[in-house]
Amino acid sequence: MKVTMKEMAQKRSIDRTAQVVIAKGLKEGVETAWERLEAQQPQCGYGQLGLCCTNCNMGPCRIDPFGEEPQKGVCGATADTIVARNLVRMLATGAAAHSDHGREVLEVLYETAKGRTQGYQITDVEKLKNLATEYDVSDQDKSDEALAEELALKILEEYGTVKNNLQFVQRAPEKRQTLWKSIGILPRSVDREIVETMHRVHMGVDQDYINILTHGLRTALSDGWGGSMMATEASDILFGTPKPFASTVNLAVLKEDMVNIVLHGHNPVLSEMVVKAASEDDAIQKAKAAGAGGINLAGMCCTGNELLMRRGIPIAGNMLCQELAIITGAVEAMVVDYQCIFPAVVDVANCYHTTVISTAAKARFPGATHMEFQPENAMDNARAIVAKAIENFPKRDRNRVCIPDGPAKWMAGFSVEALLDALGGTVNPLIEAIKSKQIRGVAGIVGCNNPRVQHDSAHVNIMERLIANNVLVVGTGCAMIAAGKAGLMVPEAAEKAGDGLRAVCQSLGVPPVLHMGSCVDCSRILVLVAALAKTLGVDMSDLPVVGSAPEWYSEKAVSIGSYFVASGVPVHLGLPPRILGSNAVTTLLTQGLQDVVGATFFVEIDPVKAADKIIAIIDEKRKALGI
Ligand code: SF4
Ligand code: MSK
Repeated sequence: MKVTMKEMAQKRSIDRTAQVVIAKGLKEGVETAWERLEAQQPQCGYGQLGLCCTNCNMGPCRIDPFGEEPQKGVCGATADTIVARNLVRMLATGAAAHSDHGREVLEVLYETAKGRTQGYQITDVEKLKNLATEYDVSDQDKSDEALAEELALKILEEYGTVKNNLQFVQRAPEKRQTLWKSIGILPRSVDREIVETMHRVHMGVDQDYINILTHGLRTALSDGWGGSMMATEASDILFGTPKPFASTVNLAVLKEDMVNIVLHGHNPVLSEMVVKAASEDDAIQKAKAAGAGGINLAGMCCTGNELLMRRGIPIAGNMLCQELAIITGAVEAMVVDYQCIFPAVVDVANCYHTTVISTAAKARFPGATHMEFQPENAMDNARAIVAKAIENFPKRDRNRVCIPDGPAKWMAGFSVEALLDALGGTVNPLIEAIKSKQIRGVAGIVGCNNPRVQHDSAHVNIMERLIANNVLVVGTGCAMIAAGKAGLMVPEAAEKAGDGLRAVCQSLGVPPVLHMGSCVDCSRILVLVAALAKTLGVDMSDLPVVGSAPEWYSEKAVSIGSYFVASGVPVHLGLPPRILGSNAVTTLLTQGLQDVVGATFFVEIDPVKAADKIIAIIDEKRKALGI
C-alpha cells in the first residue's frame, strides 16, 4: 500500500506544524534526518551494544556478543571495559560541552566587568551579590563591576582549582555531600574530572568497569554542580534571572512578511546581542527598505530556550525542527553558535535562499558563512549578522514559502527564583502540596529529540500521563519545547491535570508543566530538588522525584542523566544507551547503583509504561517518607 506524504509526515512527528513542513520537504525532495536515518539502516550492531572500540591504532576491535569464548580486543580489553570506556567517553564529551559553554559566559562576565566588551551589562545585581556571598567575596566598598570581576575570576578558577572541591557542591544536602566524599566522587574541579576521564579511557589505563563508571559519576557531578550551574548563574547575572513570560512556539512563529532570523545552538552570549541589534531603528528601517515589514526573531533548541526564558522570544522548534525551519522557505538566516546543530542545515539551506551563519571559532560548518563573534565587538558583530539576513530577504522565492498556521501559546521562565516568588518565598507550599498528595511527586523531563522516536511523541505522552496523575512536571531543553507545542504550558492545561495538581496550578495561575530553561539549566532542577530535601531534612534520594529523558540523543544527556542519578534522582531513559553489550555494566547502572548512590537508570521505550514506572517510584518514595 502506498503511503502518502501526509501519512509519512504524521508517522515522523506529532507536531502539527512540523507535519506540514515535513510533507513540503518530501515533495521538494529535500533530505532531512529521517531520510539519513533510513539510509543508515541497519545501524551497526556492535556499535549499538557499545562493543566496538576505536581507542587505539591496534584496533578497531569489536567483541562478538554471541562468541563462544569471552572475546577480547587486541590489547586484551574485555566487553565490560570497552562498554564502560565508551560510555564515560560520551559522558565526558557532554560534560565538556556544558562546562566549556559555562566558561565562555564567565569570561564574558569577567571582560564585561573590566569594561572590555561591547553591549553587555550586569543585569541581575541581586544574584551577583548573593553569589559573591556564596563564594566568600566581600562586596564592601566595591562597585558592581569590581565585584563581578572578582567573582568571575574566582568561579573561573574552579575549572582547574587545586582546592579540591567545587563551591556549588555545598548547595547539595549535607548527607549527599558526605556520601559523595565517602565513595570518592566529590568533584574536585570541572576540567580535572573531564581530563581524568580522557586519561582513564586511554589504552592501558583504567580497565575496571566499576572504577571507570564511578569516575564517570564524578565527572557528571562536575558538570551538574559545576560547569552547567556556572553557565546558568553567570548567564542570569549578565542577562537577568528568568521570570514567567507568555510567548509562542512552533514553526508558525515564522512570519511571511518579515525578515526571519532563527537563532540556534546553546550559548546566549551572541544571541542576546542579536536581539538588541534587531530591535534597533536602523535595522528595522533597512528591513523595510528591503521590502519586509520588519525583523522577526525565532529561537531553536537551547539558544531559543535561553532567549525565551529571559526575553519571551518565540521558539520555532526543537532539535528535529532545525531543518524544517529552513524548508518553510521563509528563513533569511539561521545563526548558529554550537551544540546540536546538524551540519546538514547547510545542505538544506542550499536548497533555499537561507544563509547559515556560523559564529563560534570552535564550531565551523563547511559551506556556512562564518561571521566570527568576539565579545569585545559583540554589538558590531550582531549588527553585521542582522544586516546579512536583511540582504537575503529580496532573494526569497515567495512561491516556495509555506509557513504553517497557528503558533501555540505558552508560558515559560520558571527559574527557581521565579518559582519561589510564585510560592511566596519558600518551597514550603510545594512541600505541603506534596505531603497532602495534591501533588504526588515531581518529574524532571529533559532532553532532546531523536529521529528513532516519533518526534515529540514520547515527551508529550509521558507528560500527559504524569500530570493526569498529579505529578508536577518541570523540565528543560527540547522536551519543554515539545510540551509547549502540545499546549501543556499554558495555565489552562491544568484542565488536563489530576484534581490535586489542577487545584494547585489554578491557585497559582501556572501550567502543570514548568519550563526551567536550556540544557545547562538542568542545574536549576538540582537546586530545586536540593532545596526540597534540605527543607524536609532528608537526602535527595528520599524525595518523590524522578528524572526522564524520553527522546535523548546527545552526549550531554549522558552527563545530565548521570549527575541526576549520582545526586540520588532515579532516571528514566526512553532509548537504551549503548551498554547492552556488557551485562555487568548494564546491571550496575540499572540495579547496582541503588546501593551506592540511592538511584539507578531504567530504560522503558513505551511512554505510557514509562510514566507508570515513574509514578510507581514516586509512590514508593512517598511510602518510605511516610506521606
Ligand atoms: Fe582494540 Fe584495545 Fe586498542 Fe580498543 S584499546 S582499539 S580494544 S587494542
Ligand atoms: S538542545 S542537548 S537536543 S535538549 Fe539543548 Fe535539545 Fe538535547 Fe540539544
